[in-house]
Amino acid sequence: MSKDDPFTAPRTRWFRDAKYGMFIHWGLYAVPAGEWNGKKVPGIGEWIMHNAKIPVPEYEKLAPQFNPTKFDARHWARVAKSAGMRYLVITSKHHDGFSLFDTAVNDYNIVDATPFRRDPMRELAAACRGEGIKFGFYYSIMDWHHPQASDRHAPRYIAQMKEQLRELVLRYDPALLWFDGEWVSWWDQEKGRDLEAYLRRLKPNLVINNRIGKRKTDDGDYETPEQEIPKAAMGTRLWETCMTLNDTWGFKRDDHNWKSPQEVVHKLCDIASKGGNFLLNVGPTAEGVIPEPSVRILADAGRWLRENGEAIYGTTFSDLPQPPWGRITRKGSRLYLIVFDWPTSGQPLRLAVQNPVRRAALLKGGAGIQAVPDGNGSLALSLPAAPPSPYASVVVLEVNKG
Ligand code: FHN
Repeated sequence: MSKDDPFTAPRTRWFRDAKYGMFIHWGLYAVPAGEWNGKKVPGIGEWIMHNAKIPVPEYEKLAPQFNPTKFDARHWARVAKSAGMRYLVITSKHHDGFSLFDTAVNDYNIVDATPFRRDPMRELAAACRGEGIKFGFYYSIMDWHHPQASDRHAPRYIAQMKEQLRELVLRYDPALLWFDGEWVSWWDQEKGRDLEAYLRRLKPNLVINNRIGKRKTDDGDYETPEQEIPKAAMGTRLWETCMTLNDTWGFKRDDHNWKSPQEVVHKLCDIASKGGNFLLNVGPTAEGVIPEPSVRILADAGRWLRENGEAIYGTTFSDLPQPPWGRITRKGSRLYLIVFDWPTSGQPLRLAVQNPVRRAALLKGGAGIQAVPDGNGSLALSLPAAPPSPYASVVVLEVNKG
């Protein structure tokens, strides 16, 4: 089956328009939460099994301790909604091999191996549907628990991995699959292509990231820069930056290095101005609670999006050079000037644009803005003294096709 072009295919339209999603790393690693045998373990929380060199039988003892009685799927979906996030991707199985869903492939899962005995993925998928948020799964190819996830036994492990993915696709109807852990030596691009074809036969309109293969430009539908924002748009390739809100994906009780709401807004605007998506992570506790600082930061940035989301959702990059005062996004003949550094003392905002401007206005409130050529090939925009929004304010330009 020939593959369509993800950059323009109707099946990726929701992803291209959504721009902003919630990443959730949740699992047994939230129980130790960054500490083991009374000692703090350096590194990201979900890698504690590896970083603390915990033997499988020892790590398995976390399962009976994992009982997220405070888990509330509808609350999680509402946190994403109020943040302005249009999709959600949660770890169905991370590198530790523990499945957070009701799988028949093995008993190392939340229903069979913990006191919780419920399937949170079923609840969360329903809650996301209720809030109009697209639902997706993260799935790790690398698996530290499975004895056959290695060179010699790869075929047997891959067969079980395919069966789990079949369960995930047919039972939960995800819009997106986010693969990871593809760097293992026994995984290669050919296996990735076979798995991608298998999944597209199960659900043709799935959106799949590039880590299903070996992160080559024809693997999956989009690129996945991590903890960084590319310097420019990636031409005709979709991409999504994933990032932590503090310094860990999985919960660590002593990681308080939170990004500010302004940093979140500026990163989202920077990413959108280059045609990318922003997948921003929360790491819930072992009780099933999204840490309060995460909720507060996301809600604050969400208030900005409620006022200025037209400059983000459904936009892409413009051909204009990145201005010194902020970022520019485009939707058809509309340019959105997202101003981080609002001009002071009556100075005009200058924009290197030659096309005649039909109209210029503040996005918030719609007040008209004077925009006149300054004689040096730029446009001078006269802005009010005070910026209309916190963190960044938006001027909309209706430009004629040049
Ligand atoms: O090893 C994982 C890590 O735990 C985390 O899941 C990130 C998120 O994208 N991906 C891998 C590191 O690249």
